[in-house]
Amino acid sequence: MLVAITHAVSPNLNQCELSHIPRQEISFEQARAQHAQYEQVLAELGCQVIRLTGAIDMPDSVFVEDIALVLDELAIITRPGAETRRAETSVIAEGVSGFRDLSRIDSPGTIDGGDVLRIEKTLYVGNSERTNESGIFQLAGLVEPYGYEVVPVPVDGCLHLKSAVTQLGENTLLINQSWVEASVFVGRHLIEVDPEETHAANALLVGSEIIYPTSFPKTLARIEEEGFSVHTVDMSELQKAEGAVTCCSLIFRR
Ligand code: CIR
Repeated sequence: MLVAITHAVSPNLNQCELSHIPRQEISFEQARAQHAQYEQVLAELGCQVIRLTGAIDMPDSVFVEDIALVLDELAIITRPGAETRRAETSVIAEGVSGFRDLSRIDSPGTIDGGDVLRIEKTLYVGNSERTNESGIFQLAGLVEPYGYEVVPVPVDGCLHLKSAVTQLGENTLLINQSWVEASVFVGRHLIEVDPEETHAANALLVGSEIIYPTSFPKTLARIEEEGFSVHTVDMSELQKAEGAVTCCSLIFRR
């Protein structure tokens, strides 16, 4: 059984952090409805959805992916790169603690979970504006005893590694090569985003099904042409907060 931890959308979402896109008015009601639809799809794909609410005043708390990395053996509570997001950690730690022993990233290390792409026992970790070398070093020390390999990956021009590349299937990745070097992923099959859809590389793999935003039809067509099964969700309001489909859940085996 898969568990999907989510967090309710904050009414303060309009005060979210933004790094690479201009601020636009976000409809809280629409964001909430879209988020509920996203949770509905997760449930239809077999996840037990657990929606947390404890950080409801914190603008970015819906983006739970950044706050923890949940592996089979342990969970790591991150130290987010944006100082405004560090207070989110206690709520997520409490939510995850019923399922895993917890470890933590300490100062001066920073990691956002959006920078960690796990493919089996390999953790590709974006060295980004949010994730620093100390964070990556600490993470490696925590997971290497369990047989994980940590591969640091330079990221340039976008928020997180998973803005630039995500997993679609066992050995297939969806990538925007202008933000991350394809050579890092040698031996893997790469599907490139459509050049007109720069933000289209973020897809969420749940089992063997894919959750993907409606806003990138050209890249969606490329994914479907390769035979993947895709469930689309309208994420327009959360995208205005620089969110995407991976960042709104923590999915792990019970
Ligand atoms: C932030 O800048 O932290 C939020 N506004 C968006 C975080 C999105 N997280 C993700 O893609 N993993």
